[in-house]
Amino acid sequence: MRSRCPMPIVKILAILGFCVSIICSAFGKVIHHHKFVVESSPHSRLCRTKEILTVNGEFPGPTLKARRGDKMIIEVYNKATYNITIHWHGLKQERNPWSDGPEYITQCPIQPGKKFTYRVDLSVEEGTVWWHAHNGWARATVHGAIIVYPMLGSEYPFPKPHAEFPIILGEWWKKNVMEIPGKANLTGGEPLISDAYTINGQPGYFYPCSKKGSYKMMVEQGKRYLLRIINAIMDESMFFAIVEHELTLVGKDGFYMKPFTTDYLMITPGQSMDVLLEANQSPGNYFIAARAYADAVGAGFDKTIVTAFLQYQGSYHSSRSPLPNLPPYNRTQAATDFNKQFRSLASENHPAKVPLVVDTHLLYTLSVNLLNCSTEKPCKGPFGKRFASSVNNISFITPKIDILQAYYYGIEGVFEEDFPRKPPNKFNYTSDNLPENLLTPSFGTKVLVLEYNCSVELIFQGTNVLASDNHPVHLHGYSFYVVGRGFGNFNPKKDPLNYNLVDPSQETTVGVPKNGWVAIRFWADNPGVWLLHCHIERHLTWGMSMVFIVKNGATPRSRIVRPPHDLPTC
Ligand SMILES: *[C@@H]1O[C@H](CO)[C@@H](O)[C@H](O)[C@H]1NC(C)=O
Ligand SMILES: *[C@@H]1O[C@H](CO)[C@@H](O)[C@H](O)[C@H]1NC(C)=O
Ligand SMILES: *[C@@H]1O[C@H](CO)[C@@H](O)[C@H](O)[C@H]1NC(C)=O
Ligand SMILES: *[C@@H]1O[C@H](CO)[C@@H](O)[C@H](O)[C@H]1NC(C)=O
Ligand SMILES: *[C@@H]1O[C@H](CO)[C@@H](O)[C@H](O)[C@H]1NC(C)=O
Ligand SMILES: *[C@@H]1O[C@H](CO)[C@@H](O)[C@H](O)[C@H]1NC(C)=O
Ligand SMILES: *[C@@H]1O[C@H](CO)[C@@H](O)[C@H](O)[C@H]1NC(C)=O
Ligand SMILES: [Cu+2]
Repeated sequence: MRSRCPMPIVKILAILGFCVSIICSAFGKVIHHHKFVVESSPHSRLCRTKEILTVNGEFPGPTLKARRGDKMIIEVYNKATYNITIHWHGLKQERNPWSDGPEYITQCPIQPGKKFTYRVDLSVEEGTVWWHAHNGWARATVHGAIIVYPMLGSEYPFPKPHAEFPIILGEWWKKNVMEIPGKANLTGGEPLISDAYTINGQPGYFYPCSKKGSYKMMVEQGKRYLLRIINAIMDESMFFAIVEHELTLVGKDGFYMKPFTTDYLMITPGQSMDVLLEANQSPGNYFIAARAYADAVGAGFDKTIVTAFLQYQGSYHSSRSPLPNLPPYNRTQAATDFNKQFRSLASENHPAKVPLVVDTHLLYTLSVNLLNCSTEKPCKGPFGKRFASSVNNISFITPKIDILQAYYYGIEGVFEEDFPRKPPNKFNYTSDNLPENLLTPSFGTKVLVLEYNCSVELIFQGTNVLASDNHPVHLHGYSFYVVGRGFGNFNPKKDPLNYNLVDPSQETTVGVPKNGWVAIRFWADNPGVWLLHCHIERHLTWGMSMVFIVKNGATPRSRIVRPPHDLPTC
């Protein structure tokens, strides 16, 4: 719909819906143009109207559609009173970190009244990914789906669905979400939690003034549907189910999976899942529902249930269905059982290129920390202290100008290159009793420099420093293979013996289990500046992130592309 191509003749074709055009193929690519206007717009939920930050006035924002290998050009106009940046979550952005989006990592923010054009080349990804703001807490309302179809002439590796539905899990706050991080930083305590979860923008049946607006997924009996489910929630992993219907997972994070059938999903912030649904029950109106999976002790979270309807077309006696059985909030086992079924296709058309020999071994601890406040002015975090978080005991300090510019133009004093390859102190990471002197992290804007196309094994080790949690870690610019996971401390002698190097799942956001570890492998074949962070927003805000700089290779095709001329300045 919003796609158009540069030349007039092509525009006409585009209106008719065929943007597979002469000009586009002359560039060797199909190009999709989009215009994003970021502005505050009024929306009504929970019996009240308020202004929220949106793209083109929509919440959730527009769905972008393309085929594998296409190009998307997105002009972003900032007509809001806040800074903004947009991240294309799950897209590799080959050699083009300039369009990746995280503020002060790969760009300065687009300031009010300014514009910036993102150029996104789709490459290896196929399936559902998404876009979201990557500054402050703007992503709470500024997000939308990206659907990448197979290339022309190739097909889904699963039975063709009759139709598809994007399902975006989001949240609603009665207060202004843009003020949350600032206020939380003033108190040092937990950020405000949401008043409702949403499915495609709607809180659903159990909320005041929301019954009528509930999202309805209309289906025909006997048909098959593809759900493209995205967790755009700030802080909560979710259990998701549809009453009396099984779900077949066929893809995740823009990569296909060996299909498996399940009664429920566990989806972390940042993840997206492609799920087949057979409308094979007697015609009726069935509840779709989701609620938090939150097993960290003591952490506050939104305990409500969001619902939508799976509604069969035709006539039937409409009686309200029961709710689906969702696992209890703290059922770690349910999350584990679900995750361990992930396998990549590892087929001829979708091979698993897992590094079998590793030359770069990394071990990163993920910790939630506490900082002292003065005794006269205690903070609102636990024990009168303030929250922080860290990777390898470094709590990330966001610089004033972006790391990519500083690296590319050789501006000194912005970052240091000494991010540790392993934890600076070895301790029993998952012990029930850790000494208090481990609580306080150190601080810095530290990056780790990787040689071009080195083969990396990275172990994420959850710790029990303040409290353990499931940390969904997201790596920009890359996908990786999840070759192993477990509870307790990673054992470098025993655990690698159980790795799956044949058909491990390919992901871009992986949930590191509470008091456990995950092992990932990837080729560092994408030069640039790439952020790695926990996708639980409060953890990111507190400092649970680090940055990789992947060096250029020897050939022109293995170097970072030139910066765009409209790059925002700080
Ligand atoms: C958060 O508060 C601390 C003081 O407690 C201050 O040093 C820091 O700059 C603040 N950070 C942000 C992002 O406002
Ligand atoms: C989960 O919560 C229930 C109810 O609060 C509690 O009884 C149970 O012990 C908890 N389970 C775990 C594994 O923490
Ligand atoms: C924090 O305060 C505690 C108790 O007052 C003290 O023992 C500890 O040394 C302080 N830690 C730091 C890093 O200042
Ligand atoms: C580490 O802590 C866990 C949990 O408290 C305990 O079960 C385990 O024995 C400890 N490991 C070592 C090597 O001390
Ligand atoms: C982190 O670094 C701080 C400051 O050097 C130190 O006090 C603390 O013990 C370290 N914690 C861990 C878990 O290594
Ligand atoms: C990276 O190295 C591997 C192993 O040497 C090789 O198979 C692969 O083609 C290389 N990738 C690139 C992009 O150079
Ligand atoms: C917006 O970005 C500019 C440039 O980096 C910065 O100076 C300004 O403080 C930012 N504004 C806010 C409200 O963060
Ligand atoms: Cu986290």
